[in-house]
Amino acid sequence: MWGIIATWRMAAEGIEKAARILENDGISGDAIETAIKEVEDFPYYKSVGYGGLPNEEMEVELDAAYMDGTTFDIGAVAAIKDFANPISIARRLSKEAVNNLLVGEGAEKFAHKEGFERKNMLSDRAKIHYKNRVKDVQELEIKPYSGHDTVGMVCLDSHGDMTAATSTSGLFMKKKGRVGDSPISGSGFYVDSTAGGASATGLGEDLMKGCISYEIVRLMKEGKHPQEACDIAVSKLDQELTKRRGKAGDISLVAMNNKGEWGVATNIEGFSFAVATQTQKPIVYVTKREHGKCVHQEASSEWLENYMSTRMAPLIEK
Ligand code: SD4
Repeated sequence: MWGIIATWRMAAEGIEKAARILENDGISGDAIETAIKEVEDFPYYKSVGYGGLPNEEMEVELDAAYMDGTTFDIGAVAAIKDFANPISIARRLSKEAVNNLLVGEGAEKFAHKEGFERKNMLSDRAKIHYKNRVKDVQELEIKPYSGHDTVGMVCLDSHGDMTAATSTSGLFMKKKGRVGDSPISGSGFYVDSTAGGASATGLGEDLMKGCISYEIVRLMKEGKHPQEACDIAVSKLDQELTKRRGKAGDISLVAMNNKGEWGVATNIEGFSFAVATQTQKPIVYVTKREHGKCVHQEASSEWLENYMSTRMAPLIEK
């Protein structure tokens, strides 16, 4: 059995590419890296790779991570600038014995020495979003931070090996040097090929409070189905945060076990995700709440068209 699950609709094209690798008995690491690169390279996604939205100093600082669920190799970069594919740098770092998580300048030096492609990751469109946001913040007194759509994936190959990976520009207008959950093991991602893996998107500051990806894997190790593990962990963290702090940030998780069974849970409206397995062609789903429970259904063609047209609509500076 093989399979791959990913956060958000934007992962769909990457998932399709990964499925082709997996159905030819390719390895999970290659499939997940290919899928994430596809998202990083697409300029119209505002929160991953090229075109990602900048920090408050108008710099695009990226976080990414890679984990091998069989060897437990982990590699990650945080607040890295000017490299095209942070996921590939993270995967490369996972092969090192030490120095597996590098930040900022240190990560850039490593990437440069290893010959990774340099690229100015600040697109013209992201500059317009930045300028408009600065104006809105001044005029409308809104909160500057927003940010959705970190790509997080879990992948199982036909050899039984699993990987997890993430890539993000983090929160729009974050402080320079701010690091979210995505490159942090146990929070943004975790995978163990003997059980399964999970990956998160949402407010990193809150996701980290529950080590939520690890918690889901732990529940799967106890024998829980990925859906049950996601439901338990997400509602528990949401309740704990609400009880202790009065509110919980956005929390959305995807998970897959080593049989290719999968699950998702979220505390927001309209979370989307993409899945492909040996027995299921790549499908995009959208979640909604029904009787207090998170349910999902296949995205309609209207929803899919609207998603793309809003992402690619002309953008005018205010
Ligand atoms: C972060 N978790 O940096 C990321 C952002 C994100 O949906 O996933 N937004 O906190």
